[in-house]
Amino acid sequence: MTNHWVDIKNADVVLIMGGNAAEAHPCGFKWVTEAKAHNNAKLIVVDPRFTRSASVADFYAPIRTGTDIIFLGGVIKYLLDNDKIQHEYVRNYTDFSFIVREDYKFEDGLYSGYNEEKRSYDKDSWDYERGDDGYVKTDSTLQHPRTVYQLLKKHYSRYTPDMVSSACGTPKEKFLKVCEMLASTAGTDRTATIMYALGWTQHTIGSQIIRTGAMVQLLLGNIGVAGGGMNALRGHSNIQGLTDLGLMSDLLPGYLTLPKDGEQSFDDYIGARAQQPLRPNQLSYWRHYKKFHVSLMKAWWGDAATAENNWGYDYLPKLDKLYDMLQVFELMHKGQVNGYICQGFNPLAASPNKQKQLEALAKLKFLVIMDPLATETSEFWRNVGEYNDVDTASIQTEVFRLPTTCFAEEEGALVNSGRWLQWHWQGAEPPGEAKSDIEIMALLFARIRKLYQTEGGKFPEPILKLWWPYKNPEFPTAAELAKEYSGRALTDLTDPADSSKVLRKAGEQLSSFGELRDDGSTISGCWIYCGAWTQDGNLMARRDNSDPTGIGQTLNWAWSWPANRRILYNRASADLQGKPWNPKRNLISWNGKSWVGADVPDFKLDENPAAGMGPFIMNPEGVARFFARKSMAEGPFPEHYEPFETPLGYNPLSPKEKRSVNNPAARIFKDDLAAMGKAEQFPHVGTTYRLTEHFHFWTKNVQLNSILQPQQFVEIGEALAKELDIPNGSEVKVSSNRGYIKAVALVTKRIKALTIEGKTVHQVGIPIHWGFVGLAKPGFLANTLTPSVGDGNTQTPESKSFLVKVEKV
Ligand SMILES: Nc1nc2c(c(=O)[nH]1)N[C@H]1C(S)=C(S)[C@@H](COP(=O)(O)OP(=O)(O)OC[C@H]3O[C@@H](n4cnc5c(=O)[nH]c(N)nc54)[C@H](O)[C@@H]3O)O[C@H]1N2
Ligand SMILES: Nc1nc2c(c(=O)[nH]1)N[C@H]1C(S)=C(S)[C@@H](COP(=O)(O)OP(=O)(O)OC[C@H]3O[C@@H](n4cnc5c(=O)[nH]c(N)nc54)[C@H](O)[C@@H]3O)O[C@H]1N2
Ligand SMILES: [Mo]
Repeated sequence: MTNHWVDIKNADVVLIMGGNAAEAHPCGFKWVTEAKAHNNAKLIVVDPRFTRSASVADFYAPIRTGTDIIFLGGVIKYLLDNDKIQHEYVRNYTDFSFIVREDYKFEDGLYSGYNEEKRSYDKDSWDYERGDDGYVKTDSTLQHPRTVYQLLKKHYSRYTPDMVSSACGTPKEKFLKVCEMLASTAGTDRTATIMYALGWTQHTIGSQIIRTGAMVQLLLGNIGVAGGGMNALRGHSNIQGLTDLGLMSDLLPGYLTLPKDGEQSFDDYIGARAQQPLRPNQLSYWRHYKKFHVSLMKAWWGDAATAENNWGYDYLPKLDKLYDMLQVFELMHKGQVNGYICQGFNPLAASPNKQKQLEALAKLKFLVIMDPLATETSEFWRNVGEYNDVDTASIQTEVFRLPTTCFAEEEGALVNSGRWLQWHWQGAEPPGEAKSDIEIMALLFARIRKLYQTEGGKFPEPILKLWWPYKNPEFPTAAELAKEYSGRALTDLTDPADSSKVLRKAGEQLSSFGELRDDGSTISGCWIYCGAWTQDGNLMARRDNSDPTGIGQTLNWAWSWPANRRILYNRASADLQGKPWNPKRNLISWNGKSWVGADVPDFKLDENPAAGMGPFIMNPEGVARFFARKSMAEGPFPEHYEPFETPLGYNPLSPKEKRSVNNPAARIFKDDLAAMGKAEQFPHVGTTYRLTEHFHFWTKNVQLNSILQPQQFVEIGEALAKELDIPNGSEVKVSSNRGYIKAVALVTKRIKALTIEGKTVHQVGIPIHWGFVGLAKPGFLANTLTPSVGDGNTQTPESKSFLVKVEKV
């Protein structure tokens, strides 16, 4: 989230699109209710289904899955055509006036630089034009045809209300009503917030859908302000912590990135990331990358990270490719993986194309499951009839189960969607042989290191020299790890201007990442968490909920990254002179000498607004980007592409015979492409989702949840039920090109047939929660049906839009 849960109460308009917060985030959803009750806010829900969120909305609009870019692109066009944009904000705080290179092109659904064989782009032309001074050229009149503003206007000119209604299936008047409601927040006195989750991410164009939403918010001046923002509703209670700590195959903690194969030189690695400002007087905060990186390496390797080995950089693996879930299972499927350690993850149930997963797991020599429960993955070798039809005798994979504790049986911090690190305390003793994940990892590490010591091995230094300063090396405590993430001084830190002045003594905890250095004198295991545990103690454990201004800025409740800041880019809540756009929602303001207010300013306290520093300090531009330059896989402006399994077979926004039907830069492997189905055979659109009564695949082990929702069902609309003669409550078979499931048909008014490009399209709703392990009725895994294809930026699979065929059994 750019903002945080409590802040949602400040919104005038709430758009829930690509999520179902009332169902999947019932606790956080109360802040929508607060906004409605106390702020007279209007709730809009755009979803293929009339959901539990829709049932309490002021306005609901249906949409075909996977077409949100068309809808939001249409909103962009509406806002530009009707002059419903916050001019001062957009002109000063975004790249509207920046001039783009002449060789940048967009034609027939493709951007310049496409390489069809590699299915990827050479992105050189996706950049701004530079002046002789090295800075980006701009045109403040916005008349130059290659200003971002002009290119944006041209790009979305095709996204007309007629296109939206024809391709998304949203009735035109409903689409226009949503536009009007959002447009009501273009002035400085009103704000809208956008709440989204998997309905946006689980598409091959997921990241670009989110960008389109962010562009709408920028046009309306709704980023950086209270009651605004782009708010990703995260999934597991600590999934925010997972990405923060870099548990993705290409990340390091704090959104630093692992070097690629070609980046053997430390200086080149840093240079590519510590970008210089693109405009005069801008901060470009990633300029400090080296300080964060060296402090991280010092936290990992301590004294062994030296100037000679580039502060441990030489120990880091250099990636030949991404090792995301789709890649790992592809390699496993090819028989190229010996062992797999599966910690708190049930891929057979959670990942696409179950049959491929099954075949892959059967090719492993060993599989380690760290989990409190038996899961479909740990039992993949078991024949459960139709539900898991495997030849057990032929499977040689050795499975080890290491029972772990659950969150309530240990202490530590969880990071919520609003970036708050909240400490929690142990509530129960672990049962039986269960050990905490930390203890298991520490014990594994100790034994692996022992093997390296006694038997040697390739490149042993990174393992042998890992710094392990914990009191009990076999069980580091959460407190020790949290202090390490936050960071401390290794030697006395002196004032660079006066070396006799000691600013921080050796051994002391640091108070912010501003203290980090690139000379090996500081450590921080995750620079964005720096300051969570200071000399004053554990700030994550704070529980003071006082809210002096009444707008939900409880700065002494827990601790929020970065720097305890609650709303990112909060400098954008004030005008050029530093006066809040809206005094009722005052976040920070300039009092002539200093920035003061209800939040921790995103600026140095004495940064005079007259110097003209832009609010988006992480970008080298200093302003927000409509034109994403080279940061996305598929292009600088979001463009609609059909799901890989499209009910249309063509892209309504491109010439019919052209190649850009699907995302040309999506993550796909050859065999998976061959496993895609066609609408002639699979005429219905499937989408998968969750229910309040279950949490994924684990609550089917709980009796009460299993009583509430005992059995797999699928939701189909009345029109489809009538067409196929399917009575409510009867059994149906749902097939895709990868397999089939059988389930109870729930015939509902909540999913209506849509008219898409003149033809009737039926959508089928498939909740994901059942399988063949647990107390609920055994059944099929929903992911038997889903395709193995993902977003080219995040590799998130396309679980929200694929083709199926529903049949009466
Ligand atoms: N009770 C409960 N709560 C949970 C979970 C759980 O299992 N149970 N899981 C947690 C996790 S890990 C996550 S990630 C979150 C997920 O939270 P959500 O994303 O809110 O959950 P979903 O039900 O997967 O999908 C949300 C909605 O997206 C809609 N949708 C599908 N395709 C599209 C589309 O193309 N466009 C639009 N606009 N909407 C679409 C679906 O109809 C559905 O209503 O929930 C978390 N909360
Ligand atoms: N078709 C389709 N597929 C989906 C989705 C969808 O919407 N549609 N949603 C996707 C999403 S967003 C998610 S997040 C995934 C969820 O997929 P998973 O994360 O694989 O599923 P979970 O059942 O939430 O959790 C996995 C395991 O973690 C274990 N666990 C709980 N606490 C601990 C602990 O402290 N330590 C350890 N080691 N284990 C623990 C649980 O017992 C459980 O077996 O599913 C994804 N798959
Ligand atoms: Mo999730």
